[in-house]
Amino acid sequence: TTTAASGVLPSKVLAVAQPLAEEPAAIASNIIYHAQYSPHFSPFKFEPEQAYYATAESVRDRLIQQWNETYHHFHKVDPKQTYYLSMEYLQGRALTNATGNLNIQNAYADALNKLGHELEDIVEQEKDAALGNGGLGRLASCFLDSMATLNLPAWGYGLRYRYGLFKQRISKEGQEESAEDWLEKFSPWEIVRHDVVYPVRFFGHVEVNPDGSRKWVGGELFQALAYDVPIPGYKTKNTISLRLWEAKASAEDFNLFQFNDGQYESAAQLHSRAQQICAVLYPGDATEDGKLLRLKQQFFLCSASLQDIIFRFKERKHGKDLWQWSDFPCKVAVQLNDTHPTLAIPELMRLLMDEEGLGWDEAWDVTSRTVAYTNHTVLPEALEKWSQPVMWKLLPRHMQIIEEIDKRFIATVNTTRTDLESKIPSIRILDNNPQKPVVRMANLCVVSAHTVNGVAQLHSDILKSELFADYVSIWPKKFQNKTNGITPRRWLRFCSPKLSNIITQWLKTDEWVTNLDLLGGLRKFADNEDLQAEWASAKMANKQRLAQYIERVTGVSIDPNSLFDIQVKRIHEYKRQLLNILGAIYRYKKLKELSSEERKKTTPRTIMIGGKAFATYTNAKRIVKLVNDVGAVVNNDPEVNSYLKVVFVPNYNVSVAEMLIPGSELSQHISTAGMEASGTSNMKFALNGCLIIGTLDGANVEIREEIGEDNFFLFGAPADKVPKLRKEREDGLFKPDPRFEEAKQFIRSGVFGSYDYNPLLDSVEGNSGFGRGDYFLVGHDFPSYIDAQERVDEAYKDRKRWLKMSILSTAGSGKFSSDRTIAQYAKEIWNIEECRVP
Ligand code: 4GP
Repeated sequence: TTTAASGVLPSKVLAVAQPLAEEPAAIASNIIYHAQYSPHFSPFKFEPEQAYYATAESVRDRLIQQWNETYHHFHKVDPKQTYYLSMEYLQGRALTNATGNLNIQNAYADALNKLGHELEDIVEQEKDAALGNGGLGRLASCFLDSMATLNLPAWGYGLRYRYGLFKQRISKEGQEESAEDWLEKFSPWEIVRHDVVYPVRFFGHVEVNPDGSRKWVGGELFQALAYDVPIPGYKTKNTISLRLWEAKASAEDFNLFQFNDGQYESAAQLHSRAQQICAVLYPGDATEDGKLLRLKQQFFLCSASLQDIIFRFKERKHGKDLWQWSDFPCKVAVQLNDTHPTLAIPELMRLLMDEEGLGWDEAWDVTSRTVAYTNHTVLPEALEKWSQPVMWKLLPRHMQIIEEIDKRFIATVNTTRTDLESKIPSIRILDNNPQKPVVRMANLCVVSAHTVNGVAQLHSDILKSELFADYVSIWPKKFQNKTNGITPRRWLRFCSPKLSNIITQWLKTDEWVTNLDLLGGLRKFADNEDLQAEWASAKMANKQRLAQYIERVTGVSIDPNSLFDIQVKRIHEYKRQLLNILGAIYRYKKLKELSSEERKKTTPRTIMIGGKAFATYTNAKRIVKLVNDVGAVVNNDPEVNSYLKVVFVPNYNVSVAEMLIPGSELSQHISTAGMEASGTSNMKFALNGCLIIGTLDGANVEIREEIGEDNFFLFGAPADKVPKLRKEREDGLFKPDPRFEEAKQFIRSGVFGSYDYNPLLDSVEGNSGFGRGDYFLVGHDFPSYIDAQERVDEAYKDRKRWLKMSILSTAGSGKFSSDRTIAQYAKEIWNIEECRVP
């Protein structure tokens, strides 16, 4: 049964709650209070770790207070509210963000000083909450920050994974993975809600009631328990929630009889199955069991969240005599972050029909007016398809509903669009190929959602002209673009305080933190020598901090006077870290061939590459190995190592990014054009005055437009040429540039060790990999990449010019605030408005 609290304290009670201390001395005593009375450690210890937990709990008190007020206000006003459903959130650390957004950073720094600690050291104690994989998860976290800052009535829903994205260690063999135990001690940022619990069923069967309605019964029943992570807005009281679900089995499911009989494992079977659901993000899905587990996770998120949403909807209607289910879409917007939460669609249908008694048409109208879908990738392997037999087993009622949606969609096309008859097999939801019948989740989303959006202009155009072209002809108005953005709080204001202060001084306002377009005001000072000097000194300080970090984690000493060139993102063939390292290898070879006098004229470079390879993605792991092997040789070669260093930055995560990005001067966004939906680290780098070398892909296109083509190192084939080039490659018409051959030959000669790199090299020669011959066009783009790198070297020699370009990058980044993105979602998709806590 459903038990859920209103979560609303009467305002009388809220009003008498003690206001929290503002003075450092009072804050210090509050921190000590937590160290003493929230007993997580032995008494009398106050090392940095204890100080961190006590400080976090003290800050959390404030968050809870604001969270309560926000909830209460939303409840009273009852605005239309958005619910963001995502399997991933890459939150990173919370302490700096919370004190910064609440504008209490200095007071806490002073308070900690009184207690013998530095805030900078204390924040380092926090583990990253890495409940995500890459761009999609970090985007969700940036969105939450913007929703709170814009005072929007919105919530995030996700899963409380026991272990986050794996920890990466680099050994002689390459990447090694281990579990990331972010909850090892506990997370001070979550509040468990023991009164917010919903049942979630798997398996079982469907019964037909005497009145013809359906009922899903039997199977396994778990409980979803809510944990709230408060998300404070910047300089506003509004504090929203990221609600994470944990799976539980109940005490009744513990078989005491079996346990006493010594059958310990079977006695606790359901408990251990419950633990599996939220154990890890993206469990391996090579096996049937793995697939089933992923599907369970997805359904668990959808079912618990929708029950909660419906509960809140009804609760807010309580006492009002006239309300109808058709009001639901006027109060609720559900955004699906990619296809992972697609099951929200049939689950909402089921809840409305089987639990609330609505008919099909009414339920369909409510569902399709409520749900919207964002696509984040056009990679075919990432477009989810679930096996029909597995779905029938796990979710029999949902499969009935999906079949019906499919049937009705086909009928509509057949009657209204006879011209599309031949397209039906590819646009329908079910693929009934007898060998491998599947449900195409993206198709289900497109058919059911009121709005579908891509995440950068180019990507949205590709969705419309290729992936979803046939649907566009049916529903031309359904498709939109929402170019991604990043939060300027975490990604400039807090991670680079020095540069932020300079910006504030020159713009004479700090309002750029919430109105990023104001950065455009820096343009007129781009040539100003004073600004350039200040800019350079802030960059240098960030580079020095980064150099210390690199030495600490890799043992490699790097020169802050060299050009810091960074590529950090998940390791994937389409992102072409291989192109980067082949370029580095070519650079190394050329440096070796120069005389020592000639070498002195070159631009010294430190190339840093970081990112995690999915554990079963062999070629990605080979790339990691190659980068490390190249680094080991180059960095220890006394002839060239003052001109070139190659560093693999281990265990890339949000906190590491906060260190790397402010210290960067050049960053690489070099995917094969048409393959990177948007990219968001490109925006973070540009915002921090880092220049981009990149292809015309994803949001690079718009970044280049905003900051000016002279300030962007462009290379490579454009997206519309890619198919033709691939075809030529397949037909054996491609003639490789001698420089490309030289770089590969250098690896094959064994300079970088005896590891067998042939499979990797074959993949860019058309012998293996995607089997279609250098599918990612590394060979084709290599020469123009090398040319662009030479332009970089030249530009760096002209210090004034480089600084000007750097300032113009920051100045042109205003568009890429997630505040802008979220304001557009709010207006053009969700139809929600600000609801500010007074
Ligand atoms: C990513 C895309 O690869 C990236 O281009 C985009 O910036 C990001 O989503 C946010 O929209 N996709 C994923 C994924 O992370 O898992 O599909």
